[in-house]
Amino acid sequence: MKLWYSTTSPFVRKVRSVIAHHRLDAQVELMATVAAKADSPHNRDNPLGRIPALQTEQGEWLFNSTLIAEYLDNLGANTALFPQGEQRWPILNFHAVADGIMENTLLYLGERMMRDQSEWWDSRHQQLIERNIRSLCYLEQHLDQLGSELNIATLYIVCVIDFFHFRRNVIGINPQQVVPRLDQWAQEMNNRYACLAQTKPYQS
Ligand SMILES: N[C@@H](CCC(=O)N[C@@H](CS)C(=O)NCC(=O)O)C(=O)O
Repeated sequence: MKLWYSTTSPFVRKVRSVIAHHRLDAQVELMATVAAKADSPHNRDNPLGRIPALQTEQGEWLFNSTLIAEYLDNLGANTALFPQGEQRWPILNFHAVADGIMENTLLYLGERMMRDQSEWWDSRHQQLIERNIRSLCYLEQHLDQLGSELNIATLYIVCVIDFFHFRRNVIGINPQQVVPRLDQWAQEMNNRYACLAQTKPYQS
């Protein structure tokens, strides 16, 4: 299999954590790319121009981090990260909150990273920042339900918290101040699970 990836993307980190959890590293060739550039090579394989994108052993390209994560979870032999049964829906719902936070963040992150501050749509950014704070608080209020088991929701929430630290100056939210208990929990999860510790974001 082949994976278009970067060392900064939280969506890619979700997939790389699943690969590490199931020890599929030897089966996945990592191919580095720059997500936002129009002439980056991943654009040839993914019409959406986004990463992650995974090519399966059968040669098909899969285009979305959650889809790729579930595909790899099905291939792996370690404990399943996408549970079946009654746990499935609450876990997928927590995953949806984390994914919604990332979607809301993407709506202003690109503008803040690539445009002069005088051109920022400030009122829209403020609205999205407030949504993100409300959603992070929602996750913090449900810490007991989240627990400390590794599943696709807990794994991805850690990716989101660490990404907020990594891009704190641009995102404008410090998890340590806004959701200190959730932040502490995320750091404990990083210490507990090697697949998270090994995949923290960094600028390559
Ligand atoms: N919902 C998609 C989001 C993927 C995504 O937006 N990835 C970013 C990298 S963090 C990207 O490819 N951005 C391309 C761009 O900004 O032009 C997923 O879960 O895979």
